[in-house]
Amino acid sequence: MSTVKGFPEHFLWGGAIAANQAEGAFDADGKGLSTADMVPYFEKKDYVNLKELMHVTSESIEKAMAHKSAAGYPKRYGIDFYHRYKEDIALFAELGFKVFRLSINWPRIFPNGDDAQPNEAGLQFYDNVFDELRKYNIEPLVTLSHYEMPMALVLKYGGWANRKVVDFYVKYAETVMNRYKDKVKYWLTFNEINTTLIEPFTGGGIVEDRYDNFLEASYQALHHQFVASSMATKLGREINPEFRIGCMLARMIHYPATSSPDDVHQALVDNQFNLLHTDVQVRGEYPPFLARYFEENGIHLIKEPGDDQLLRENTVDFISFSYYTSLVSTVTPEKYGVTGGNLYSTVKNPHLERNEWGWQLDPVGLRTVLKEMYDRYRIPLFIVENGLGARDTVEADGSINDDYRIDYLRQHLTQVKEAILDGVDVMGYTMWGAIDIISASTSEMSKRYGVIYVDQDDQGNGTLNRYRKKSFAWYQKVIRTNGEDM
Ligand code: BGP
Repeated sequence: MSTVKGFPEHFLWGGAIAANQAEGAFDADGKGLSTADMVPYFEKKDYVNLKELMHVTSESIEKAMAHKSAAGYPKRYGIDFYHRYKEDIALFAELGFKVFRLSINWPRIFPNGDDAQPNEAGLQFYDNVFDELRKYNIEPLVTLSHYEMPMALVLKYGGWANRKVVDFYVKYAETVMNRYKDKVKYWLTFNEINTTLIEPFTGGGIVEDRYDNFLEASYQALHHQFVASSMATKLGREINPEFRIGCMLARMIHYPATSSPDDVHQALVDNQFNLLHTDVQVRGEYPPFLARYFEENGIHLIKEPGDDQLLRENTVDFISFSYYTSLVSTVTPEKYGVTGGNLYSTVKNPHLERNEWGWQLDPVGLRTVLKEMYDRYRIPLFIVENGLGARDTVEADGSINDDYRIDYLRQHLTQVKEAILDGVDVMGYTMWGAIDIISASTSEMSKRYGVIYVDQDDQGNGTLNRYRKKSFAWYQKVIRTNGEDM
C-alpha cells in the first residue's frame, strides 16, 4: 500500500481543444461539413437558465443548410488553428505541456462519411500537427469524434440511429489509427458520449421528427456508438498494442437537494443515468436498472448477434471525463421554481456560486467524482476537460489579469491532489480550452477558457493574435513544479 506525496512523477499535464471550435477552415482542402458546423444555425439556446435544449428538426436543418450559403459559419475560422498550429504548439511547449488533447475533424478525413477513399490533404494536416507536437515531446491525446460527424451521414443515413454509421466510423477510426500508429498513443473514441441522450443531434446526428419514439432512437444511436467504440478499441489494440484507449464522459455528479430518502434516491438515479455510459465501456455490459426503464418507456434496442460479446471483450484502458459543475436532484423540482426537467435547469445549490452561464462552481465535487469513479471501476482516470468560461478584459497595458481563472484552476487542482493522496490513480489533467476557442454552447468567443488570449470578438473581428494571460505563467509554474507550487 503506497502513500503518495502528490502528483505522480509522469503526470500528464496539458490542455485541450476540439477541432470544430479551434481549426476553422471549415471547408478547406476537401473538408466536408460536420454536424458541429451546423449547430450555430439552430435556435439560440438560453444558456443562462437553459430553459430549452436544442431541438433539431428536418425543417431546422433545411433552414440551416440554406443559411450556410448566406454567410460564413459562426464558428467562422475558429481561431484559425488550421494555419496557426505551429505558433500555438510553441506556446503549449513554453507552458511545459506533456500532453495536448485535440480531436481529428472526421469530415476532414472522410468528407461525406461514406467516401471510398480518405482525403489525403486532411490526413497530411494531422501528420503535420502530430509531428509539431512530437518536436516538443508533447504527447497527442486524440479524440476520434468530438461532435464532428460528417453532416452528409445525417442527411443521407439519419445519423447514428442507422447501424450503417457504425461501419463508416470504424473505417475512419482504422484509417487514422493506422496512419498515426507511430505518432499517437492515447485515443478517446467519443467526446462526452452521454451527450447523445442529452442533445441527440450534437451527440448522435439524429433528428427529432424522423422517429415516433425519439427516446428509443437516441438509445439506439447510443448503442451503435458503444458498438463502434468497442470495434475501434479492438482494432486499435491490433494496430498497436502500445495504444492506450479511453472512453470519455461528461461527469455530472448529482447531489440530493435534501436528506429526504426520496431526494437521496433521486440523486442515485440521476447518477446512474450518467454513469451508465462508463458502466458499458468499462464493465462491458448495460447496468440492470435500464431493463425496467426501457420497458416502461417502450424502448426496444435492436442488437446484432455478437454485440454483447463485443462490448464485454473490448472495454477501455482508462476513463477520461470532463468536469465543470455539480447538479442537484430532487423529486419536487417545482418547490425550487424549476420547470422543464433537463440537465442544466437544475435546482440551485445554495452552497455554490454560479458563473455567468449558470454553471455552479464546485471544486470539492471533483475530488468526490474522482474517488467515487475510482471506487466503482478501479482503472486509471484522466481529467480531459476542466476550466472556467469567463469574459476576460484586456487592460490598457495589454495585460489580462484572469485571477479568477487561476483561482478556479488552483481550487480544482488542489482537489485532484487530495484525491491522489486518497489513493486515486489519476493519469493526467488537460485543462479545457488551453487557448481561447469558440464556445460549444454559445458559438461565441466571449466565453473564454484559455491561459492564452486570442484577439477576436463574437463577430469575428480581430487580429487573431495570441497573448499570454496572467494564468499562463501560473499554469507554467504548476507544471514545472509538478503541482507542488500552486
Ligand atoms: C464540453 C465540450 C467542450 C467544451 C466544453 C465547454 O461539453 O466537450 O467542447 O465546449 O463543454 O463548454 P462551452 O464551450 O459551451 O462553455
